[in-house]
Amino acid sequence: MMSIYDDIQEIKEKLEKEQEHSLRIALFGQPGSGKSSLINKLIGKKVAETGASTDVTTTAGVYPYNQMVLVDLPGYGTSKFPPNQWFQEFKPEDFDLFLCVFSGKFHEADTKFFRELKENNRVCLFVRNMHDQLWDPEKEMEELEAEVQADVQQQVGEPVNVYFTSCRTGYGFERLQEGIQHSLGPAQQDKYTRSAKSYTLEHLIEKKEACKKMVYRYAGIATANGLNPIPGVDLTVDVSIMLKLFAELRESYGIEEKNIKNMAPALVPIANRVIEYATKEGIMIILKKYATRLAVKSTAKYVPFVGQAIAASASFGMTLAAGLAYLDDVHMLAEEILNKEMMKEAARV
Ligand SMILES: Nc1nc2c(ncn2[C@@H]2O[C@H](COP(=O)(O)OP(=O)(O)O)[C@@H](O)[C@H]2O)c(=O)[nH]1
Ligand SMILES: [Mg+2]
Repeated sequence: MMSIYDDIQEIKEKLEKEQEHSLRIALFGQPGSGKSSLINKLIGKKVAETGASTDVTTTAGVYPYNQMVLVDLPGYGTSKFPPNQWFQEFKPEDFDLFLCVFSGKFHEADTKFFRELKENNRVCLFVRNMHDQLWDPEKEMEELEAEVQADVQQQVGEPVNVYFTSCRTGYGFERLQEGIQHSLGPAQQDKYTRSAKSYTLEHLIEKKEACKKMVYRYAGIATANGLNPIPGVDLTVDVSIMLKLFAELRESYGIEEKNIKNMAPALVPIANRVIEYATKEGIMIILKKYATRLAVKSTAKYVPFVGQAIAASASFGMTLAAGLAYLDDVHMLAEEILNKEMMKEAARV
């Protein structure tokens, strides 16, 4: 029979392995096509400098966020960086997904790059940015989009799906994010959903599901680390693990103290709780609050995440309840923030 200590080792390794392998998405395309702007939109925060001339750089811009790393690849096929040298420096297999970003005409260098990726069996999505500038008084939008699609298809020599976006208006991000999610394996998909900015309430709900799995694992480790060598004698948990979990939950939802200061009156107590429980002292309070909920009603659901022994332990019930309560709070604040953003957007259009 597996002992609780085998379970501890197993979930620790699982979590460490998962954290080691962040989801890696690379963006490439002509300077000025909007790669940096897209990175900021996908993360939901200004991390990359836009409007900066990067056509002479030979190093990648690396933007880690939560469980995801976005990489802004340097210009390919420029005089500074010939193709063969390029592929020695950057290994296609190091990335889970590629985004080929263009605006205006599709570039020949991008076709070459795409072929190179194909040979390495890499998945690449085409993103036609600056959709707001796609306009012709004589033509319908669908016609213009179809022309872009046909042009790319003709150049790369195979059927392609082009995602249209505008970093200026926010157009097309729901579809692009869905496309990214569908191009990833299940574990990587969860990382994307957890890390990427939500532009729809549906995505926010998916985010919650992905975050729940993280809560199970962390609650498992917090329980395991805190267990007394004589199981059952002492019910303690590793508070620093819970602290880390709570921080990751806030980051997943882009919640920071400064963006939850002016919440609607009904949400002020929740915002206060989220801030209060961001400290070790606060976590002790929330754990105490849930200490009475010792028994987890049905443990079967958690076994795949934390193993039989931990799932059945009493302190797991407590840490799990505390983690899920915190997730509920953070989610509610994020929902309100997104609602406000969508209302602002609707008023602007
Ligand atoms: N109108 C419009 N301008 C954009 C859009 N995306 C980016 N830009 C602007 O285009 C310029 C180049 O964008 P940037 O993200 O720096 O491109 P990069 O060189 O590929 O990283 C900047 O001035 C951006 O503000 C868009 O969708 N529409
Ligand atoms: Mg840039």
